[in-house]
Amino acid sequence: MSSVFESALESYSRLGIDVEKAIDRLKSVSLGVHCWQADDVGGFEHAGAELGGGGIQVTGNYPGKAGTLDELRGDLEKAFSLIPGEHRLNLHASYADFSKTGFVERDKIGPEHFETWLEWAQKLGIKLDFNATCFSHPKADDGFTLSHRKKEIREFWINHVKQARKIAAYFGEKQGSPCIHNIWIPDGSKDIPVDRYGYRKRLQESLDEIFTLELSKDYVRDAVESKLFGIGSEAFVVGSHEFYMGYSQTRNTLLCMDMGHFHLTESVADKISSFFLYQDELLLHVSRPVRWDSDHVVVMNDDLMQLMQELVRADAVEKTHIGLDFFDGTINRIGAYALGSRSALKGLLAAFLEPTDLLQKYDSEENYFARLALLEECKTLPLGAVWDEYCRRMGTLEDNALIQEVMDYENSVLSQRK
Ligand code: RNT
Ligand code: ZN
Repeated sequence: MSSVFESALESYSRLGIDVEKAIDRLKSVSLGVHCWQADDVGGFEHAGAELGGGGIQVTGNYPGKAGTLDELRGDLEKAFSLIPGEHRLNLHASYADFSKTGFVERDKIGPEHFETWLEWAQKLGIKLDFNATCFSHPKADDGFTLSHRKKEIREFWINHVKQARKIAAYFGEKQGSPCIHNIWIPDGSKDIPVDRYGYRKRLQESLDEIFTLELSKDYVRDAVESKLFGIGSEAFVVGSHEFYMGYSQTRNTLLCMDMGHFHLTESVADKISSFFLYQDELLLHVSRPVRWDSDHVVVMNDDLMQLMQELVRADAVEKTHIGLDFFDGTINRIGAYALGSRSALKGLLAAFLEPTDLLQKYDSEENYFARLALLEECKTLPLGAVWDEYCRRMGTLEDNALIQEVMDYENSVLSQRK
């Protein structure tokens, strides 16, 4: 045991905090690591496929982006080796492997197009989550999918999402752990719509049709993700927060809250306690919006720290699936994975190391100065020493070795790519 860690134990125990318990709690958390940071959300349906539509955008042209499924898997293996703990991989339907079957349209995809992913994941002991991909497609070009005015377009996307749910259920059955399947659609308009109700009614009906396909909750858990606005959907987003709060509550699906999908002065952390008064399972997309839903790499800012504190304080860690959703094409993408995932975990560790009982006591005594002072004190407790010890125990490198490791991978692998 390092002397730095021992002195950290002492600092925490003075506040009555059990560091070993916090470490054990962190070990039991699996992040849903997204597959799309390594290739800027391009997917592999066509050579050179690019992100399109729906107000999600990736900026940057940093060299070394994964250009094939093999490269992507290599990058993910590297990224997973840099994230302490056991984590899941969150796949998008646009990452199908058509090498054995030939290309099929999105409404025709099935488990056979993801067999190599499952094999890969099982070899590495990684569980899979899944997403329908209702963007970057000609049938989504005019900005609407499940809420489209045209029946044939809606039907195409309804069939796609049904197929995606079957794939998710297949994963869930094979891996012995429910696969979280998330639905996010880009539907919305740049300028003021008149028939808002009509679009939302059609979205509701499409989703209801999708869920007539009954699948075991032991295999798949469906979530719906809201959004406030996007580039090109400034005036109207069909799947708003209110829409999906109502939908998830009445249809008994999970709700997905993405940190970038609210007004920026709104706090997702503040929503947790209300949410769990009415529903009992939540999906998060942990992200870092900078001025808009920019999907910056997650760092330990106030939004993140407060979100994790709230999960711990509301006793919601076990009831929450913590997915990641960031993508930055201006920096080393494997470094981005490692940094963002590690920061999410550090935020959670800080929350597990909070003297919650003492804070609650000050709270109940209405001693708001003491409450505030202790919250400030917590910010300078030796979190880094506990984190380093955690990384050592999990066989992952410590923060001070991360930069060199990422640079080595860049030199030996990424820079060799065309
Ligand atoms: C888009 C949503 C959605 C996507 C991924 C790729 O604004 O956040 O979750 O980022 O599905
Ligand atoms: Zn998201």
